[in-house]
Amino acid sequence: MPRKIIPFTKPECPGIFCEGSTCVLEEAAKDGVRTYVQRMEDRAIQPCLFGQGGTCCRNCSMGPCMMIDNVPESIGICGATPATVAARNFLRMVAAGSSAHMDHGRETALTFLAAAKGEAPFEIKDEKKLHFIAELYKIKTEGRSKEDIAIELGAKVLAEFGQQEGTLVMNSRAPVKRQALWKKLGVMPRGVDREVVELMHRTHMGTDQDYHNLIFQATRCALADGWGASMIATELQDILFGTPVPLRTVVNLGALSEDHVNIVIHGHEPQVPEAMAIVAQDPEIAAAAQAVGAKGINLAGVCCTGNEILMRHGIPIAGSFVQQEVVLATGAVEAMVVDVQCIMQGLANVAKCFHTQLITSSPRAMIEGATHVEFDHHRALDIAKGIILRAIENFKRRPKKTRIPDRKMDVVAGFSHETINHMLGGAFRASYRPLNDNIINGRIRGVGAVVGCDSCRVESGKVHTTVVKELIANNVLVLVTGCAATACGREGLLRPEAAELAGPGLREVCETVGMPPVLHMGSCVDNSRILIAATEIVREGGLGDDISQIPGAGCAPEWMSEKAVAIGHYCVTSGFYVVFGRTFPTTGSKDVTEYLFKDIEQEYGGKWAVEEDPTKMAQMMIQAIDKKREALGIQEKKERVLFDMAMRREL
Ligand code: BF8
Ligand code: SF4
Repeated sequence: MPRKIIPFTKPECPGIFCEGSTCVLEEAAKDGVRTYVQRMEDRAIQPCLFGQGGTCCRNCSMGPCMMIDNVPESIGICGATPATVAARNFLRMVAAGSSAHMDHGRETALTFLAAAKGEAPFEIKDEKKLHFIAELYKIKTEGRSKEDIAIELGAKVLAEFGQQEGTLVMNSRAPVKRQALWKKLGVMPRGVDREVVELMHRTHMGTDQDYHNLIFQATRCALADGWGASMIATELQDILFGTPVPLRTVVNLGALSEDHVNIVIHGHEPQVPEAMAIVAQDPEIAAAAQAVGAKGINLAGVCCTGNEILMRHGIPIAGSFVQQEVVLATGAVEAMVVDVQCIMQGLANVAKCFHTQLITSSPRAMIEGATHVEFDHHRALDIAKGIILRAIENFKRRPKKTRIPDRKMDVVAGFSHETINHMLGGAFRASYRPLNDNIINGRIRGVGAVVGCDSCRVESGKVHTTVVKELIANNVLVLVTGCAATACGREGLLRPEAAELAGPGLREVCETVGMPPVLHMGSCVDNSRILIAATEIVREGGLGDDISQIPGAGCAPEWMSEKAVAIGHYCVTSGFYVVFGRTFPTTGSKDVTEYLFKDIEQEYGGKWAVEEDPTKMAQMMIQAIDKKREALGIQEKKERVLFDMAMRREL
């Protein structure tokens, strides 16, 4: 079929795709490759305002009913108000986002159990953490083999997914005061899956019609994600594949190699790449690659599967969410293996323009036009080997001309909460004391979490880095995960050298310890590491007795996925102030938005906000941090530094 050539108007190119004058997307577009750039142009209409603000209901066939707030006639056929509809839609986003993490957690637990029984080819790597988590689950560890403990742990964790009553074990890791509050408010999750089912039931036509009562269930579901499934995923992955420690690697498109077989791993679960990382070491594989004229195998990640293997193996990340099609448009990828979440359907068409094989590996995520090679953890190595051999074979078909931009940046990643503990406290007595002391003495003003997606709707990447630079210039230590972390990596903010951009106090701490001012804590399920880090700060003492008191704030400046909503909501109801960028999904209803942006703070000590301008967003976070410092009585008056253009240019 002849390809339609679409004139390429460069989007607000953030410079993450190109080197000098060669833009990968522009060059590829000349050859007829269509990516999100053309799709956005072709759509020609702006996003629907009813949908954007959450006041379009299509929960029954009498609708869809679009509503305008405060117009009495503008309610649903059934009488549903904009508040009810906006709340129901918010809940459904929380349910979908939480479910993504819950299914991920379940899959991890199944692999974990299979490995413990010797039915999957993975070895338990972190025995110390195995014992710690097993003890949380009240499992006897003394005198037992690691496999034995892991079998009991795996079974107990899996049972929590279908649990109907009681509470989740991981919830008991939250500060005591927070747990008491959740109990008092009745939002302690009773089981992982149960909370999603009840949520979906409540949002069914004609069920829960009180926005406050609806959001109550969003909270219980989101907590079952953050302090449940996500934490389970992180901890079991650490036990099985290793708890991350700081390591150096690179990010960006230049992570692809001209002379190696490039295999890109994209999605969210670490099982496939873990197996591939093992198989890629096999001398037989190296020989097969050489036989087709390649120097070897080059594994590179995209999105959070990328973050998982970056954190544990130092395997580079070729691109974030927005860059996924660009990675293929280089023409240098033999195979892209995708599992679940954040995989653009457009990849299939981009792959078709090249020799690239797009391979789906999960029965839960198939794409028309892709080849399906189903992963099964029991046969993990055989399947991984099969995929690698396909890619090697495909190397022969790589076009002569490829477009790998010479763009990559050094990063230091691997900051698990355990690492931070050791890094700051020392090898002999791991402790958060030095961090707390530096917050109390004001060298570090507070902690800012910058997390979440990048988006085609903004000048991608730059929004994140503007927020982050503003925060560190004002002595806020920044924790990053997900695609926000990749964006910071591309701009050199994950190197210890970035301490030069920090305010004097933070800079001094970073230089003493040799750490970057922006700490990469992993994938999006690893936001649970941030919850634990916050809890450790509370436990260490001197900064209040609950998460809502510590000088901290979070944001998702370029959020786009439903997972971001679930994460944001478990953070707010854990006591954080959370700012979303550009849009917020309930703005069509004043009542619901006022509750989430204001009144919810009375109940949970945290609240939501939205702000499009990244500099303002950072200043809002700094203000929130200063307010907490004042309440703790540790605030001295300080000038707020605005990160000006000269400083930006200097970078
Ligand atoms: O889970 S940050 S775009 S890749 S949703 Fe997706 Fe967003 Fe990236 Fe990771 Ni998280
Ligand atoms: Fe309209 Fe009510 Fe049906 Fe929603 S549930 S589509 S508001 S009639």
